Amino acid sequence: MINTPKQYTVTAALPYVNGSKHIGHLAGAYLPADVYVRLKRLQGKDVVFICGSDEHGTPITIQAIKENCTPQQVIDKYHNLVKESFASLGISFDIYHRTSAPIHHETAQEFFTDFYNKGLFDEKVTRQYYDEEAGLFLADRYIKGTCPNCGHDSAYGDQCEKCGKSLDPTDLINPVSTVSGNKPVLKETKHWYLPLQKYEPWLRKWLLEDHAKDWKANVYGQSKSWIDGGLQPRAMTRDGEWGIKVPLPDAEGKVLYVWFDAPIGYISATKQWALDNNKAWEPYWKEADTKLIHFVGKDNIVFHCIIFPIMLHCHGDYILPDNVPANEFLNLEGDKMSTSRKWSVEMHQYLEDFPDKPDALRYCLLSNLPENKDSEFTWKDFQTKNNSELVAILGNFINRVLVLTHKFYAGKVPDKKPCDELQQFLIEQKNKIDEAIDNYRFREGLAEMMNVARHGNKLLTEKEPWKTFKTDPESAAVVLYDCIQIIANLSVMCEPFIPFSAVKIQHMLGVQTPFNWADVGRADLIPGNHQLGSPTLLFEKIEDEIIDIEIQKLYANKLEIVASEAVVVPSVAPQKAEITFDDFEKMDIRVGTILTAEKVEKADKLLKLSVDLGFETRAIVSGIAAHFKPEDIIGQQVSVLANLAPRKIRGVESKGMILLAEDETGKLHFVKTKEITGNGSIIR
Ligand code: B3M
Ligand code: ZN
Repeated sequence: MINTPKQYTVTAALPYVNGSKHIGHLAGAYLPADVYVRLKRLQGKDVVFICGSDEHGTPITIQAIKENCTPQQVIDKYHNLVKESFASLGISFDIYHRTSAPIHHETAQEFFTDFYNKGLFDEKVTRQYYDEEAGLFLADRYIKGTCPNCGHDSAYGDQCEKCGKSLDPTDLINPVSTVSGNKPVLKETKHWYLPLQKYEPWLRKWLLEDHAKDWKANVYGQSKSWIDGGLQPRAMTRDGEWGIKVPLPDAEGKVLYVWFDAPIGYISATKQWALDNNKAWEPYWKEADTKLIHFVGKDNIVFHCIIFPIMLHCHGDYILPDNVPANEFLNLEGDKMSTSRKWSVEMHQYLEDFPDKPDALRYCLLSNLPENKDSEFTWKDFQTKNNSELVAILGNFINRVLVLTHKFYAGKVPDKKPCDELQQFLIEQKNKIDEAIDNYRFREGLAEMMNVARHGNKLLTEKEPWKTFKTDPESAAVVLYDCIQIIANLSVMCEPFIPFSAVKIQHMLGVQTPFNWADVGRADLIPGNHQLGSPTLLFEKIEDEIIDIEIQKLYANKLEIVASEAVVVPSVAPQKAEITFDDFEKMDIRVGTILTAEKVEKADKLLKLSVDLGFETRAIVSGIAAHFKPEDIIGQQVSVLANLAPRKIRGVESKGMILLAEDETGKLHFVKTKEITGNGSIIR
């Protein structure tokens, strides 16, 4: 670990622009990276923050086939959308580059040529699956078939998700291309392999020994299990047209493997940034006292901890990452987030619905980052974090202080002496935030910032300046002076986390030159007699109705998806995250009888049911229209999750959920008791 870096090179994973990106991506890499970088900038450090679009690789090619357009059209469409979403959420990249840029193609080819000239590649001819209709060699993930190990009929070419066995596509029984649905054929093809196993001893020393202490357990653990599992030669080239041409004369129709070129994208983006800003790029990649940090999500760990470091090592001129503080996954309302399954909150959608609230999302995500294990975003939690923390603690404190100062002193800061005790407290908090962020514990850093606001609120509540103004004017003036110093400190402390609000706070304080980190910890930041600006609303309460709309949108998607997926992809789902007995106890499951059933207008998959629950009869909308005819299910006894929060689905208020079992063929069955039981009976 580098202790006193001269400069910082901070990268965030280059998103594939095969679609928009969701808030899980944000929480995985971009937001923590942004907090880190913002703090370093406030500290006056020399830092470059790099990101951009990853525009090659199979995901883009497949998306182009799906959208019936060219890969270029796909990347042009999503590059801007993703770039703008990041900007609107305050992710402050110094450059948002593209891997389609010529400077990137050149840089990636230089790496390849360097390796080739040093004789580092093994050339090998193998037989690989080819989709004749799509005219495409198929990446492992795009081949499905029956698992030779457990008989599961939709195992992927690289792994069976049912039994977990690692597979080679040629192991699959009855392989099918997921691109065209046809049976792929085996075709011979030549590629250039990097023998990763040769670098194992070096990797063990650099990663497993030298970084045993300073890398996060999840990152270290995943890397170790890869290394222990035995490293294999990996092809650094692919067949295809879309990508960076392999710079060799006998390599027609071959492009660089996307995971070869993409991380080099960090370097080429730095080159472009340096050109744009009249700087040299080399120090950021080649000087030993540069701290290189890769922020990535869980699924990118191996590429950034094993493959890219091996590449940098092979090249020889480059520094290695000082850390790869990868996060785990952010789930959404109890299920894995997925854009394709429409179970997600896309960044641009959030911004459409909450255009003036980027900080509310940043705050909620940061307070709940999947730093050590998967975590979860729920709309209710988002509402609570906004209303009970941002509004009730931070916003309320600042507002009360400013309003009181305007009321009692016409907005002029009372001229008092700084309080030693307060100064001590602020310094402690500053150090705690520093320490937390330096060690990639962003949740903790955020919590310590909020503790400063809590402290301020407590001071106000204890000293009650609105009362003492008449009885003890000196006390009122002192406490407001102190509180204004707290706000000034907060305006800097909160900047890495909620930068839009930081600007607003300094504006309300009437501060001309923005503060920096060196100012934090001073209890005399705002001088006596300074004229404050006028208070404006910092955070706004989010009402139930707004949240309900978001939840309804999500579930309306889910009902349709569940119904359609059930038919197409029969599979045994992995077990969900563990819950406690208390969680289970919260569910009120009852026996009920379907009294009426009818189709919901303009929704193929939905039935509207009225269900007698013994104590009441209620409407429930269920995504089962593809499975049951309304007339067949009237009179059936079913099990109902009765205390599920009501939600509007296609204009119908649905109260509760019918429990269903899905068999291997995707057919749905009601879950019910063997004997007819009284309606309203409790199931437990
Ligand atoms: N494009 C995967 C992803 O979007 C990949 C990251 C590249 S980082 C060099 O998650
Ligand atoms: Zn299997």
